[in-house]
Amino acid sequence: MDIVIIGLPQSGKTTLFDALTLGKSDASGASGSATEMHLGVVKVPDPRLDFLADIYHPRRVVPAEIRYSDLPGPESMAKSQGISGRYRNVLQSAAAFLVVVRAFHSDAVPHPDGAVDPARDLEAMLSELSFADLEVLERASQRLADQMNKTKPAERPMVMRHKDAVEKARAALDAGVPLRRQQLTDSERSFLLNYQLLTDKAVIAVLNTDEGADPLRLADLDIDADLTLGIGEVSISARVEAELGLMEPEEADEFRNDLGLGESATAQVIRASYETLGLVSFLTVGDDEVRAWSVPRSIPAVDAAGTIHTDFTRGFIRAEVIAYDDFCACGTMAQGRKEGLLRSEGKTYPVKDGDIIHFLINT
Ligand SMILES: Nc1nc2c(ncn2[C@@H]2O[C@H](COP(=O)(O)OP(=O)(O)OP(=O)(O)O)[C@@H](O)[C@H]2O)c(=O)[nH]1
Ligand SMILES: [Mg+2]
Repeated sequence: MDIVIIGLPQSGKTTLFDALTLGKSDASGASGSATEMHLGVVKVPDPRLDFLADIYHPRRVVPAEIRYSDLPGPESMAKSQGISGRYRNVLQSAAAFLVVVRAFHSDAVPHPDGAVDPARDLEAMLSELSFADLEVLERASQRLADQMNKTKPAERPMVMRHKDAVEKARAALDAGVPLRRQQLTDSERSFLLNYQLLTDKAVIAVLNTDEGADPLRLADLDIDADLTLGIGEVSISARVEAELGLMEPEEADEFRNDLGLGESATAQVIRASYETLGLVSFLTVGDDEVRAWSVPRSIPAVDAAGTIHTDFTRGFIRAEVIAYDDFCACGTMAQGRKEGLLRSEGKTYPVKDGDIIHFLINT
């Protein structure tokens, strides 16, 4: 899963990236350079994997992964430049955006707009995303209108439907509704998928507060409630978290306790990301591998199989499923089967968080 960190210049993006990736990842080229993109891979901590590994002693344990990208400030979102530039493809490939919003005060770091104002900055960032999409949709609409004139009559209805979908989305976006909240038919959605629109992505606001400050909530901000509908949120001090990220885990935990801090930034951001994206993890076990897979909540079993291997979709026979907690209570699959907790499920079974699944595939 790709998550891209965006935010106004000097809001703390790279500091957050460091907090999320240092010491816990194969982060390639942790920060340092202000002009390059940083990419870091973080393994999603999951104690269930550790428990299962103790039972199966697999050759490898594979947690789910999140890839974080940190875009250089001037390129990421500076108002004058818009976001159509060099990193557009990175933005388009994201599953979600972490929008870093400055709420910290520092004489050493002047705010580009003068005063610190998280509501204003968040609104500016959300508008940037909308503007970028509006531009794309306007151009698409124009192009489709031209195409209509050149198209054979038989193919016109298709182009027309495409154009209608684009215009409907554009009008709704113009009225302030991001793609992810628009009521669209499946066919309209499939036309719009081509454009990889930025307001279709999940957004998690990271409110970057002063160290020691009380957590800040979106609800505390003077911002139109409609604008933040469906947006995830995390309140942290990126700087403190980045410093803790450099320590040994035990030492960091001690500091955390002393400072009265809760979960680490990594844990909070991962939780908010899964919640906002509506993701759950199912697990696969065996002598070879114990592994976690992130999928949308309630995805049909056949599609969950497809995330392991595309061939699994075609060859799907059935899924043997036991809930993680049931497995822990039973101790073995055989006991789970005896107690009727290991069930056989069909293609449409909605996958739940913590399901341990064995897919039977016709190869
Ligand atoms: N006091 C304080 N300073 C912070 C915090 N987070 C970041 N800073 C400082 O703010 C400055 C900018 O932080 P960066 O993380 O580089 O911000 P950025 O958004 O990556 O900046 P650009 O990439 O240039 O847009 C640095 O001097 C940081 O030390 C924070 O939580 N508290
Ligand atoms: Mg930066």
